[in-house]
Amino acid sequence: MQHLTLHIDGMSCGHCVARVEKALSRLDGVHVRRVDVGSAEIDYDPARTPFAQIRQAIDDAGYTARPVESAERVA
Ligand SMILES: [Cu+2]
Repeated sequence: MQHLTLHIDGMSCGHCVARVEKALSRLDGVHVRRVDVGSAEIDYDPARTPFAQIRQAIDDAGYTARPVESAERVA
């Protein structure tokens, strides 16, 4: 599992946190550690769920994610 911290634009309240948490939890191979307004921390298996898929799931929920750590590895 790879640890990843995401910066997420567009979040403003607990409703957003719940939406992002739900979107991430639904993904195969993703373990959600923490979701706060504006950021999230997850463990994920890049072989099962590429970063692009995680970003897409957050995008579909209405927010924009970019990695805070491991930017080189997930690019
Ligand atoms: Cu909100």
